[in-house]
Amino acid sequence: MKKNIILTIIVLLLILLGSVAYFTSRNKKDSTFVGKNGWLVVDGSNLLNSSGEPIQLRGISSHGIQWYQYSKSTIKALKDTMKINVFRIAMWTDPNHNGYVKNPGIKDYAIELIDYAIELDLYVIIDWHILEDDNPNTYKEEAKEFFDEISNKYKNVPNVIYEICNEPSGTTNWKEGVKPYAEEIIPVIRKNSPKSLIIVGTPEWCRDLNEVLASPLDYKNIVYAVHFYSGSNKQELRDVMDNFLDNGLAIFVSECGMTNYMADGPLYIDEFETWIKYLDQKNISWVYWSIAMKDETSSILDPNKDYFKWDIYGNFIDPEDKDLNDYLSESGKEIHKILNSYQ
Ligand code: IDC
Repeated sequence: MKKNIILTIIVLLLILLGSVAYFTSRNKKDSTFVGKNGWLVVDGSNLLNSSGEPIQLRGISSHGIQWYQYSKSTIKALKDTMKINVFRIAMWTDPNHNGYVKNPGIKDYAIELIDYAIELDLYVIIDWHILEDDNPNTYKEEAKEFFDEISNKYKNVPNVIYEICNEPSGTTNWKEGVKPYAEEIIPVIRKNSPKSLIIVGTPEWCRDLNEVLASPLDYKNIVYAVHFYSGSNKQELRDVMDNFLDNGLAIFVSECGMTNYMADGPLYIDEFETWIKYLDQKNISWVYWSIAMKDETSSILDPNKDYFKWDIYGNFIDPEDKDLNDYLSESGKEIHKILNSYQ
């Protein structure tokens, strides 16, 4: 009899301990940003979190990862100092810029960066950065293979967002070029990761939405890319976007800047702030171009200060002990101010 009571008490204690452990771990998971927001969902022109609440991602893009090396501490600094919630990995594709097609080893580095961003509780965009290669179909087979591998590796990870073609140029169009490409790549990703969010580039370097509107994709959870540079793109582009949104399609600004479209020259800060106000009003996510120490004014790092440094043997020195705030360029300071203005 006594034995039975002791046994019952032990069993009850175990159940109690188990429940405490379960709820603690559940709460712990829920308290992370991505844990709380989970798989993102496109509902008409809105981007929602997994509980159906609107969400706006705001972040910074890498420069070309074939040229720049980013450590986990740099991405952490972007999170802590610049308050980003998404990091974009720009992986050039074309061989003339030492992109993936010529330099496939770059994939391992892209994976490293994805892992850092996941560990840091950020959403992360893996961007197939077509640019001078104009038409996404030029390296379609390579894109299929790449996205199959990445979406398989991260099939259960809501952090990862797929951007399937950075900027289709003016030499291709939606109907015969970009749309058929998207219709081949999207199923490759969705077969592995059915709930994933996919960003689709639009013609004319991500500014021509009208062609898309005439014949949108027949898939769920798609956002269409718009890229703006406030020295070059102004109200006319916002008008085009308004019309697109009014027709129930969603936009993601996966690249923007406060310079002209060459990412250099004077800063157009007032127009950039007008843009940000507009994006906030419409709850559109945006990513700033870019974190680099390059001598171009859109770079958030001052090219005259050594945030990134290499030793005499060419080894990258992790800027772990440096305070990013001390290394910001003029545009870096501005973007810092804007990103820190959200609570
Ligand atoms: C630019 C870089 C520049 C580099 C050039 C090379 O800022 O340092 O020399 O690419 O190709 C985009 C592109 C983005 C461009 C950026 C500025 O997506 O790759 O980066 N831009 O020109 N679209 C509009 C502007």
